Amino acid sequence: MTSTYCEQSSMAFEKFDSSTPMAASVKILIAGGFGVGKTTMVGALSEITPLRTEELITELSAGVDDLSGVEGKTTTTVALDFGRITIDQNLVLYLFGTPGQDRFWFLWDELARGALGAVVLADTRRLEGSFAAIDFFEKRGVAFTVAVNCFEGAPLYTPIEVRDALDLDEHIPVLLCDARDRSSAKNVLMTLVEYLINRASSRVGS
Ligand SMILES: Nc1nc2c(ncn2[C@@H]2O[C@H](COP(=O)(O)OP(=O)(O)OP(=O)(O)O)[C@@H](O)[C@H]2O)c(=O)[nH]1
Ligand SMILES: [Mg+2]
Repeated sequence: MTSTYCEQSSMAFEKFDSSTPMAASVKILIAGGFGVGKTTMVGALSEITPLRTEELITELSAGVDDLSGVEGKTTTTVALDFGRITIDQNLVLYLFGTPGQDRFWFLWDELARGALGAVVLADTRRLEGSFAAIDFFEKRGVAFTVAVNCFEGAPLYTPIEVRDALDLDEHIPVLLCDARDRSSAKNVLMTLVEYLINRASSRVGS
């Protein structure tokens, strides 16, 4: 039996009546230097097929982008990655992965507009590649966590050592992760969400 338009719309109304709490939508950036695993992390986390803008790495990249440790990498993000993850009925995170090559810096301001927080991914073989992203978020007052993507063969440092090397304030969460692994990547996001909540409540309290 087919339902009438009125029945359908009243069913829809029941589903979305004003007493149903709307999930908060929050924009989060997955950022960091070239080839640290940003696209990989958005892909691991997203419950929808992620939008990717990958292009072949050109010869122009030779001598500019440091491919050490990711020699098998053939593509790079030229605009953004986009994905979505529902944390619970109250919170949906929209994930925006940044491009990593320096020539796309001009896109970062646009991507960061409206972002509540960011994950700065780092690779201990090329830690200096994270400085620009950290600087970017510090200057704009965007809260961020640093997540070290533990590639096989990369030197393993503790979060405290990484914090020191990057000269980060004590309150900024630093953790180790595997960007390919959903639960590890989700742990990074949950750490960021908790950090954002604590930061907001300490501001309200002060
Ligand atoms: N072994 C290992 N490989 C990884 C890991 N994360 C990413 N990769 C690989 O490393 C390469 C770089 O990953 P991407 O996700 O493209 O990195 P990206 O930061 O988006 O790169 P750009 O957009 O070019 O800046 C890819 O070949 C991935 O398959 C990891 O945790 N371990
Ligand atoms: Mg990418």
